Amino acid sequence: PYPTLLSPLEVRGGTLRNRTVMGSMHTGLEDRPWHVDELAAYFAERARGGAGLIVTGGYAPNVRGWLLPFGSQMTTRLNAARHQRVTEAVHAEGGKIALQLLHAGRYGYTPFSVSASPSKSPITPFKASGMSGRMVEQTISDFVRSADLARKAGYDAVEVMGSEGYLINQFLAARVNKRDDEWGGTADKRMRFPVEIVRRIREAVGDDLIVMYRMSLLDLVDDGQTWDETVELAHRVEDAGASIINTGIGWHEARVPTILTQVPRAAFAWTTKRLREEVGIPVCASNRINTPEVCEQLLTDGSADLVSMARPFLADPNFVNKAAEGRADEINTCIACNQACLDHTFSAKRASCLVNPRACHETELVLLPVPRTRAKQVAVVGAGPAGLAAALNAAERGHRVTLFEAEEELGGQFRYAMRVPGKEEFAETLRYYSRRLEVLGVDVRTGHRVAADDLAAYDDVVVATGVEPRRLDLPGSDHPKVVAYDDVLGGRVEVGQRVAVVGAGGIGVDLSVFLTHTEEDLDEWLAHWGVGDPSVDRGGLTAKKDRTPAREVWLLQRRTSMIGKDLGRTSGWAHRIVLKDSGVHHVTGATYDLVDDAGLHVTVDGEPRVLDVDHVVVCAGQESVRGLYDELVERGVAAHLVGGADVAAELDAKRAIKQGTEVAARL
Ligand code: MDE
Ligand code: FAD
Ligand code: SF4
Repeated sequence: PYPTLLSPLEVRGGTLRNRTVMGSMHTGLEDRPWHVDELAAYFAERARGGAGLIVTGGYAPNVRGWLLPFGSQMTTRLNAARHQRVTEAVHAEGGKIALQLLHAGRYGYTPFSVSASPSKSPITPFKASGMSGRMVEQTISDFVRSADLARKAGYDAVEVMGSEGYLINQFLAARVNKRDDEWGGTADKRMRFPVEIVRRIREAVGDDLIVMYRMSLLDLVDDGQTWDETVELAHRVEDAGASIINTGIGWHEARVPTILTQVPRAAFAWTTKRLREEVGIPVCASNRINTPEVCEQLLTDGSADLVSMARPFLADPNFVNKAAEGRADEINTCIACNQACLDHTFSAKRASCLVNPRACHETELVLLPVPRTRAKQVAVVGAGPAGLAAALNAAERGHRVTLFEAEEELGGQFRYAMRVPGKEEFAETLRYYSRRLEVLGVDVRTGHRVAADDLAAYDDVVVATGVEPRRLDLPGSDHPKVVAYDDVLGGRVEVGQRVAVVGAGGIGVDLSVFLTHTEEDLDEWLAHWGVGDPSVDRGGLTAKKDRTPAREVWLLQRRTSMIGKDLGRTSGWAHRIVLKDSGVHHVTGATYDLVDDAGLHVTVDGEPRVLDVDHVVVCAGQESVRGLYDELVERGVAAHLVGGADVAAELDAKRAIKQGTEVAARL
């Protein structure tokens, strides 16, 4: 299977065993020297799983380039010596690894950040100062020193980070670069900085290192680069000695989602396809590539020579091996939720993965096999994310597991989540669990609501009975207009054209998207977000095409704060834009009075209002389902409570899966 994906590729400086690149992710383990063994274990697991070329998180070439105070850097022989633990661990598993050289520029969370010109980005608190000509020269030398140290540390490659709006990208775009010396003023001069970096690195390291340059193919910000400039840069980087061009889409401050789950798979591969026709060195595609099928497709249709996947390797370290063994249906697919990876990174917390809580915790969350003689009979009640994780990991360790689910299908609340437009990927998680449970021979009993009496024969009971939607308690809440979110998402009721959504938490926002969304293909998706042709519009940004919402929706909350404020750090802004563009009316500070034939009666700012709606969809939170657990405790059964049944916290599959996995590790 996947013959092209699995074929080796020779590049200047080495041979890659297959076409996969594990893209750079700042996990938080890079910043502190005492985490080096955890880092080595994390990378080694991915190398063992078959990743072609692993790229580390970003390491600054000097202090001014730090991402955050005392952030990762590669500046001394001591740094390099420590990294040998990482490179040796990867090499022992037959892998190759690149050190990413990243100067944060004005994205540095430090008061002494610098950029091409004095400026502040909209997403960082500090204003960066401009670099003198001498500092530019020094910075280039620092990049070269870091590359050389990387080579001494045993790295097979370096990646020069030139995309996502970091320093090099800031030099390349007139948006930030206002210089009039030899490093700015014209596109030609703006390009000199990265080209000199690559040229001097190649000069310094000779031919035994792979030099990958990551370039921004669409800046997606005003005053970004044009396509001609991008192509010219690619030529010059190639001539300067780069081995591979990796790609990136959009600056971090861009207001177009580029990696979120609502982004269609491989949505930006058309840009690599165009670039590939222009250059002689291999080009690597990135952004929302998460299955071997998509990889193979891109490699065979001429879009790319390599495919970069970052988060998919957090979700499943064995991605490549499973693909190679014809077990692609056993891959734990990244659902692009960002909840445990990028949301953590941008909050200075250690990254992990919602569907794989072992990611970046390989040495801490260990699932040791149990000897046959010590295998227990384990009952898991409830097959939502928490129960699925508990059952799968317990079985993986060797326990004999029975999984009970009251409904006919597995998945719990996730079955509703996956029906939300832009969350279709969540279905992959259920596919993964179903398939792995089958392979492991777990006794899965659907359509079976468990009572305490059914559980007497088991050594251990895990209660993962989850949550149920909270009902609305007000006059008229039994009116036929009033429906629960699960009935709507489950297709059990058909709602009218005018709808009030009561409760603007994560589920209320999802419901509003569900109710207003109309089908869109990739071209429409790009048009709705204002992504245009970079050879026509600078940075690939054009006027957004209006959305035509399927319904008129009022989204209400009792609080007076901004709607959607508590959504994910790196995804909330995109959801808020979708709601705005879909014409969803926001009503904050509402008191719900009653529902009758006229609609929903509310009081806002002391003024009574009637919303003339056909339906009122209740998204007023959830309550834990704990009856079974309480009964077991009463009987003296030592049951383990996990997931929403423990704490009902709305969009909280991250905790549910983590708790389920942790319980399984302890059984
Ligand atoms: P916010 O609340 O959305 O925005 C703050 C305010 O600024 C305004 N704003 C803007 N105004 C004008 N023009 C703009 N372009 C613009 N952007 C924002 C906002 O409207 C808002 O104003 P207000 O409404 O309050 O008046 O932003 P935030 O501060 O909450 O969060 C910002 C985020 C950084 C989270 C963010 O914007 C992010 O979600 N952007 C997308 C990131 C992304 O998906 N990037 C793509 C790929 S990720 C990748 O390649 C690598 C990531 C990891 C790196 S390290 C790289 C390699 O190792 C992370 C390292 C971080 C270490 C700490
Ligand atoms: P549940 O999913 O509630 O599963 C419990 C299961 O137990 C159910 O299948 C139930 O039938 C079964 N059960 C109960 N009692 C018994 C019994 N006695 N016998 C047998 N079976 C029983 N979370 C996120 O993290 N990110 C998101 O983006 C996200 N989006 C969401 C969107 C929507 C529209 C919805 C509804 C939820 C979303 N969630 C999201 C929340 C996520 O689905 C929940 O956090 C998660 O499902 C909780 O998992 P759980 O296993 O604890 O419980
Ligand atoms: Fe993918 Fe979500 Fe895991 Fe991040 S947390 S790697 S986006 S599944």
